Amino acid sequence: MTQPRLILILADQLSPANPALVLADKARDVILLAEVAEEAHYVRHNRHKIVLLFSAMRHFAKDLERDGFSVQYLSFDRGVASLEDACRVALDATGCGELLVCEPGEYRLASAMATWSGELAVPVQILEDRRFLASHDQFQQWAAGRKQLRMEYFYRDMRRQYGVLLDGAEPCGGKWNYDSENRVGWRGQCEIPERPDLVPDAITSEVIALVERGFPSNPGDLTQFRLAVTRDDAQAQFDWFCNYALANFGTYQDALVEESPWVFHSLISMYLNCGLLEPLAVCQQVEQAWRDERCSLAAAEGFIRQILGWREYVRGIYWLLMPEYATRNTFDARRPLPDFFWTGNTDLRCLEQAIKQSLDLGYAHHIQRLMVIGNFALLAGLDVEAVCAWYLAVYVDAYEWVELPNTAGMALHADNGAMASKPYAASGKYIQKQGNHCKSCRFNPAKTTGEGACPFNSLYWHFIDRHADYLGGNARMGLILANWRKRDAADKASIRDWADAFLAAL
Ligand code: FAD
Ligand code: DLZ
Repeated sequence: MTQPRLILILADQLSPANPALVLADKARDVILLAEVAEEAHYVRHNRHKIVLLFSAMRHFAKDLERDGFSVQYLSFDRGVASLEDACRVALDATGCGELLVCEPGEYRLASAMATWSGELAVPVQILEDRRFLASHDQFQQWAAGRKQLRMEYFYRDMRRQYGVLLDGAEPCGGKWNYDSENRVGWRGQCEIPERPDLVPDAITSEVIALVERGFPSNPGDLTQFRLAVTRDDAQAQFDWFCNYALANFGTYQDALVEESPWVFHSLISMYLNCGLLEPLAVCQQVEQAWRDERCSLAAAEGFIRQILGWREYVRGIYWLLMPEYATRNTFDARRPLPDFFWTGNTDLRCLEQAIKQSLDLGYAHHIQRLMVIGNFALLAGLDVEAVCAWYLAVYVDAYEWVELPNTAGMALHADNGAMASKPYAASGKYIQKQGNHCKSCRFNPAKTTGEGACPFNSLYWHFIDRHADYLGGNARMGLILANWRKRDAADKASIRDWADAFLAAL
């Protein structure tokens, strides 16, 4: 009989479409899943993320065994240091003569894996991750020769390639993008439905105990752990979203809501990113919901754009520009992260809510990540590397391929505009317009200086002032810059001083 092969499945590759699993031969190959120290500790992961991944891995391994695969499972208490060591242990135990693995999602691990064949003394096949909808080659070809990369054009090509929301060759409804209908601010217009409660089963409860013991200083309140850990439960969560939240998703996509951490968002990024849901299938399900008249075209298009457009686009940017991308810092932002990023204890209500729920639940929706926390970090000039490390640590869905372009690129504009055509900088007035946090905040978004002035206002102008040269090169910033320049000199000085005093006290 031909020598057995070892098939390594990483914690964020728990999908039957994993190309290494697709090639597996039940009769001879051995599947390896391993909970290892290096992956668990390379950042201070939110405990919800560790529980999700370890429990989902344990469930996935059981399913594979039930389907007739031979599985080696190395649990965390075995004390295995790294994935490479896990392979070494499993190769010794099984006598496998070759290793197959799907390419990892992070540059760090991909570089390490490139040395494994030599280190482990067996051939290592690293297979392309075809669970994504645009391959590395495809993205490179799309990007080649373009002066500027913009998501919108990439997204249109993806719609055409996958035949999503198309009417012949044309976009359904005659427009590619309904973003202008997705910006309604929250004024309590309707009920936000209760999310269904998921009770942890015995496997998850055991993992929760393990993580409580082993990761005492990581963020994450595990008394609130309610994530799905199997494909069926993740699909049920997504079905719930399609039935009860999708119809309002588009309208309130950018809303900031005091009463709810998740508003009408889908909460599926953590499942897509670890393999429990598949991106094309969720887009098709949402398209079908629109065709069945269960949501508007703007809601369906707004949702599909996030997955077929943004998710694939950020991954393309990451692999196109790494490793240099991780070193970019357009505005030379170096201010240390304030302590409240790790406690949530700040008087700015919008920041308090966004940070506290990020720490406790490992979740914040896009506008909280971009226009509240990210905007604050941009305006305050917080250190780019430290901010990126924070985002990678606190969110359940965080992996560098998706976190880095979103944080360094979209939120901090640290990448010289590779991701976004202008910085997403905004004052307190934007936050007020988008929601109801300001009502329960001690700061007033109508004031820029003086007692009770919202710090986002002076920080906004401070940012415009200190980067006027750079921003002057961007036509989309022209009007704002002109507004700043024509202000009275004493006025400008007092705004600068007010912001300086706030920054000094951070
Ligand atoms: P929904 O609002 O319901 O959107 C549906 C899906 O679209 C998401 O599940 C996600 O898969 C996809 N999506 C939406 N926007 C983006 C985007 N900009 N990039 C990639 N996918 C997107 N997303 C992550 O998956 N992991 C991260 O580590 C991450 N870090 C971020 C950091 C910053 C600073 C910002 C601004 C955004 C980040 N995002 C990240 C993107 C986005 O905020 C999350 O995907 C989204 O909030 C997840 O919640 P949801 O599933 O309820 O999303
Ligand atoms: C994030 C993570 C954690 C916490 N633990 C493990 C683990 O024990 N075993 C494993 O295979 N993967 C883990 N992961 C996911 C990896 O870090 C992820 O595969 C890489 O970051 C590449 O995306």
